[in-house]
Amino acid sequence: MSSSYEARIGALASGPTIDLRSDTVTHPTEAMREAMYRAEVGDDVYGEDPTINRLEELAAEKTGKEAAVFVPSGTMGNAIALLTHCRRGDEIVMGDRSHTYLYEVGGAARLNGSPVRPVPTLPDGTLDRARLAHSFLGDDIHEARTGLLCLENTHNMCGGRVLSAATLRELAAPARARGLPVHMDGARLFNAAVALGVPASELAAEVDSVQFCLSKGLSAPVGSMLAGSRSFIEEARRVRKLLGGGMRQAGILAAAGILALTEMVERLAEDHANAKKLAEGLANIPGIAIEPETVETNILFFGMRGADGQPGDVAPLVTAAASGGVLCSGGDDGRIRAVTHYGISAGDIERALTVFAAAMKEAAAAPVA
Ligand code: TLP
Repeated sequence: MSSSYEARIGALASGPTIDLRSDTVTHPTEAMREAMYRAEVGDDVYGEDPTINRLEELAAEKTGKEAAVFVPSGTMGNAIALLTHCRRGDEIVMGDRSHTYLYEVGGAARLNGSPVRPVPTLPDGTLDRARLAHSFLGDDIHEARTGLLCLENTHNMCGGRVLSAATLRELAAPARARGLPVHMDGARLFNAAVALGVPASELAAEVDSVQFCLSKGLSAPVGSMLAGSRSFIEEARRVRKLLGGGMRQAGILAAAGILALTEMVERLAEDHANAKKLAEGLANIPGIAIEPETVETNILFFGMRGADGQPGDVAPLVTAAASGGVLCSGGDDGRIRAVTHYGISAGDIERALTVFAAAMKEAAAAPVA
């Protein structure tokens, strides 16, 4: 490592860490901590926690659904949706780059006993229409019956891409034509809504159930909501209990969730602007491969381009950036993910760009292993 690089990175690293690994790293706001301290609570398994009841009503209202249930995590919210919609062994159709397919511990297979039909995901977060059209089975005695279609909005692995209501309707159409339900993993539903300038209910209207996270860009410490029809949510409560997700005086957590929904949604636009600024800055750093025009919300992916134009190994860049005080996730697919969120300012983005530029020089100079 050159001494000038060390001096520069050393100076930068002495500042606070800029954590772009995920929007899950957000901390609750002061107002949330205060509300948590003062939250009125009761036993939620008896339906007696007034703060949870308020949060569930608010979530139902924001998504335009009849009812909603508070769950500990996005993963559990999706698992409950899959179990509630499907009979055991029903096939579930989902994108091959979706969170439910890649990062939920194979829940569909382990919990539902369901085969999964992965449909190719396109770079814009939608699914291959031709393949989707032929993914719904059950007429033939040899086939498992399809029970559900899952969509994801915003699409994490596609770099936070947004699916509009019209796009959701189009993707849902083949399932609808067979009378099948559609679930949306809307972990970042409000990022989608803010990016499109529409109420979240407009997007949720295209699906039967939607899961969204309070604990990501909305900054609550814990929790997700699953919303749908009243009868669906009644059954979902039973499934939540089955999975051990029936919580007691969790109004302490719901109090933060209420503020997440009432005070933290509009500011997501700031995260989107910061992600764009980061993407545009990265595009100006020689050797970094990124398409800033595809950055629509708070997630961006980028890679390294070697002198021969081929993709380079990103691991040294992730390491060098980390020693400069900027954390991001190194993807197993040769891409780096950076996520903006509450607590990351425009100034942090400028500092991160300086660190990435220096780290890029360092990474490019590193001997090939
Ligand atoms: N995503 C996390 C990791 O699990 C990858 C992240 O850092 O982005 N759906 C989507 C689209 C998600 O991105 C996530 C979390 C979940 C569901 C699961 O939520 P949690 O972590 O609350 O179980």
